[in-house]
Amino acid sequence: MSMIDEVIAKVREKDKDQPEFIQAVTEVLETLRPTEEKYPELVKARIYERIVEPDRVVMFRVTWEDDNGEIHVNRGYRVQYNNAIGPYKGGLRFHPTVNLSVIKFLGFEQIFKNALTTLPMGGGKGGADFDPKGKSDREVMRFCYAFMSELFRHIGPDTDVPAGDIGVGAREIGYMYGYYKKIVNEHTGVLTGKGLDYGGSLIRPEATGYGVVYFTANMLGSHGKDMAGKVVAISGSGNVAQYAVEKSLHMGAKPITMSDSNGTIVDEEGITAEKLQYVMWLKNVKRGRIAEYLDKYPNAKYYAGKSVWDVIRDENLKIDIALPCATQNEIHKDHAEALVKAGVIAVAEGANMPSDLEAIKVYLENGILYGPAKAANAGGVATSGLEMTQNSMRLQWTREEVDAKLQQIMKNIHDTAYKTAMEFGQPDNYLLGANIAGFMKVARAMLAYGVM
Ligand code: NDP
Ligand code: 2IT
Repeated sequence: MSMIDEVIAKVREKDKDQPEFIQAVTEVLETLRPTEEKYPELVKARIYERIVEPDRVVMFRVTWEDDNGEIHVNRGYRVQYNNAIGPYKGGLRFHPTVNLSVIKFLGFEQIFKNALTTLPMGGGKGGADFDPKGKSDREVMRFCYAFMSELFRHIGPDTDVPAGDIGVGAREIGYMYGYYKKIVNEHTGVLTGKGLDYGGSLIRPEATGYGVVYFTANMLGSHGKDMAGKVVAISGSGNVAQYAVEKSLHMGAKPITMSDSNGTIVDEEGITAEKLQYVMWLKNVKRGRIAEYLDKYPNAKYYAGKSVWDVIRDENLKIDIALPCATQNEIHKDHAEALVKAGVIAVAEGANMPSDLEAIKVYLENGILYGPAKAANAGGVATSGLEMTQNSMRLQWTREEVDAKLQQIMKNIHDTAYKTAMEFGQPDNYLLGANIAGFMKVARAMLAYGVM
């Protein structure tokens, strides 16, 4: 039995109650098979087995009081996965579906994503099964304080640097950073995604969505195509989706869909910059639902209870590019087959693991250019890395400087994945290229440290 088969079997047995984690481990290890033969030293050192085991998992109680004086208890997590190449780095997710399996899959993926950025960042992830939806600002504030009253002892600018993810944006980072600063009495780069006035970086809010589109443009460019005039399907309507729409517009493409957990809007006339401003107000200020898009733009259609991918499948929409930017496992085999039928030439993942294993197979077998999450959405964490650099240097770069660095990083990631796939005899398999390239950097560092 190969070591990779042995490790996958062990994870399936030991962590059988963690389906998302098993899925992520399978996705990564299956593509690392060529490294087993080429680098026997990795097998001897059992790197494959060591890398799937987190350095540590922290789980804690978060007790907080709502506006009516009722007491609530949530479960908080921080998985410090691997710090071979830099301090642990990765987001915090607040969503009722958060559990150990979800946080471990995200933390595991983050190791390789962060390695691909070329910046010195290890992998970690955290969060809580708290639902910010429908809570007042004060309730969110009390929750964030309670969460940080435990998390603070596990993090630090050279130890572990959290950021945002689903349900954690500028408001939540503000509360958590404020609390950390007060109890530790240090103003330091311990979180990223901070507000501009207190250590944040320009372009960090835009970075993930912009980066996904830069990555897509790179994939298209290396195949003699570009974004201009392409019809784009985008899922989600949060941070990543909003800026994926914006950058698609900058590149002359035509985004026509957005969604949330209640349903999907399709605007065949195109979501313009003006319409996007309304979505940003609706989601970020009013904290409303995407269905309300029709209040202002009644020519659009709303499909209650359906994802973007359900709608494409059921309504036979014609799409050129798909950018899933909502959550994990949005796209199943039947959706992927519908994308092939719809004429899609590229899928790039803004969300983490939005495509299940069977959907990925459909993309690869049908020659769809597939930009996997750890490559395509790495612009967010890369710009977090640039925020850390600016904090250490105690200065702030301009918008243009940060955007230029982001574009260069996305191009490097594309080129690295592209070349690595070629080198291993699987041209255009960006998944294999990204996984092997990210893994090898971390594996070499782990080998250098000896047996630990
Ligand atoms: P937000 O909280 O800003 O937005 C999340 C969006 O996805 C909302 O529209 C939300 O709808 C929708 N969504 C969340 N959960 C579900 C679900 N179970 N079913 C259907 N829709 C859902 O988060 P982000 O935009 O930051 O994150 C989106 C994705 O991008 C995540 O996978 C995240 O891990 C990934 N990502 C984020 C990065 C970042 O920098 N923020 C960096 C790299 C990846 P609703 O409002 O109804 O909840
Ligand atoms: O999944 C991700 O890469 C993020 N949520 C961003 C992490 C970060 O540290 O900026």
